[in-house]
Amino acid sequence: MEVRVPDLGNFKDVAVIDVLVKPGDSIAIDTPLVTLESDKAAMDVPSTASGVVEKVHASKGGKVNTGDLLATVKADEVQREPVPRPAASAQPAAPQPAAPQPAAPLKPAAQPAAAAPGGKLTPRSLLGVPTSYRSDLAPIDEPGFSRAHAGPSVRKFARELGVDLGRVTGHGFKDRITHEDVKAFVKGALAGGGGTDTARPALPAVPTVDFAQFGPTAVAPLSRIQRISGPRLLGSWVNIPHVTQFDAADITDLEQLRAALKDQAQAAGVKLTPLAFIMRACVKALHQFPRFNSSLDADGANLIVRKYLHLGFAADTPGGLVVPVVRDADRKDVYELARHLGALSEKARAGKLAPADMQGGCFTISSLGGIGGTAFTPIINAPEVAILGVSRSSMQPVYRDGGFVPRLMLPLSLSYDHRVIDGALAARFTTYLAQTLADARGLLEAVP
Ligand code: CAO
Repeated sequence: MEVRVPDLGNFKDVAVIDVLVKPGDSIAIDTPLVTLESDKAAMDVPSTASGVVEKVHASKGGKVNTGDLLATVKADEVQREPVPRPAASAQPAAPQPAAPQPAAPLKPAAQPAAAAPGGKLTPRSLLGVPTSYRSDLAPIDEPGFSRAHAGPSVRKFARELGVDLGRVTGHGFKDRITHEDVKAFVKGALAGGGGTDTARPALPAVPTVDFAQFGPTAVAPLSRIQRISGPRLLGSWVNIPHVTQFDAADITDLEQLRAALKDQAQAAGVKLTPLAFIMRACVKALHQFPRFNSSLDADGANLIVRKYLHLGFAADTPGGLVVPVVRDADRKDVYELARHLGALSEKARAGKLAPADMQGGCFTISSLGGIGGTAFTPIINAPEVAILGVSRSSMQPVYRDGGFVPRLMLPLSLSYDHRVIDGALAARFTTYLAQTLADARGLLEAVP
């Protein structure tokens, strides 16, 4: 089956600016084959056959006229005779369809989403946003724009919106940039806010699937806490370059000491769990490495280094994950830390935490040790710059003094913001932390 250039009206020697298929491609009816551009109009030429492309007769940069052979297709079926349509209805001088009209009208190369009453596309009509959004977009880089894989109507659309196509990821046929991609890019830039440097492509959307087509389903709403924390977790995950440093601390002596002190502490109303000791060790490590107790300022050009130390800890509650904060953790000994931990955990599980109980954290500990697991990669509680994950301790054979000895090892997973903390510093931090945890008596010292 031969697919030919449709009637181009008065247009002669029209430039082929893109060839969109190659031999061996499976195509459907209306799959764009080439993009043509005259000085007045532009259009994608859709296939009139479905099947497999055997040969492409047009070449990028070449010229074509009505009736020229574009492609030979091993066709499944033959459809209607083609009639060209301009790429965008906003182009007044586009070539007009030749009479008679085809039974099924051809689609423009890509259909704009909306048009203002006068037919002129506007950013507001397309995106439902004020035109001032342009300040959120970086200026167009012309070479990048011209190299972008996009048809003329999309190019025109991007120009109208001030979008640099070189920065847009295409999700169309063969990764071509579509109108939807351009719109998503603008929305992403708006969501990012800030100046031109912050403009970035929107994340590709996760596909929406109708699961019911595969089997029975039920809808279970997220908890209120999950609905609040979800966007915050996502914000941290996509905005912060996370790296996780793993290590293990020998807590054999620490656990022996804790076991010896536990009952006495319990009698005084304090549950002396491993987390209280881990908190005390973190306080020491944060004093040693103050960069971990900092946050980037709004411009990302300076660090705000805190002179106070409030420690957050993740608590698993029936309503979802919350992060209560132990205030002035550096002024509390291990018993005081344990007391506050216990009280805040109870409050969290009862759903009685006040907003102030969860504010002002400098560094967070997420302990899954009571549950299980060997390691994980916690998400930083932004705008903090690091979080310590703790997994379940277990007896391990440790090579020491020429032989293996059984030691109780505690897995540590430190996720950190790589913009603020270098890998070497993170490794020093976990090494120091492991040494501090191994020195059980040191953790019991009174706090000045
Ligand atoms: N290894 C082995 N056992 C551990 C341990 C570890 N690392 N950490 C705690 N345990 C033990 C404790 O010793 C305790 O045992 P005993 O009762 O025999 O002494 C048991 O596990 C339960 O401890 P706990 O949970 O009551 O107390 P905690 O201070 O260790 O933890 C809290 C408190 C609030 C952190 C915890 O209950 C919790 O909610 N953890 C989940 C945190 C979470 O969900 N993190 C994920 C966030 S990211 O999605």
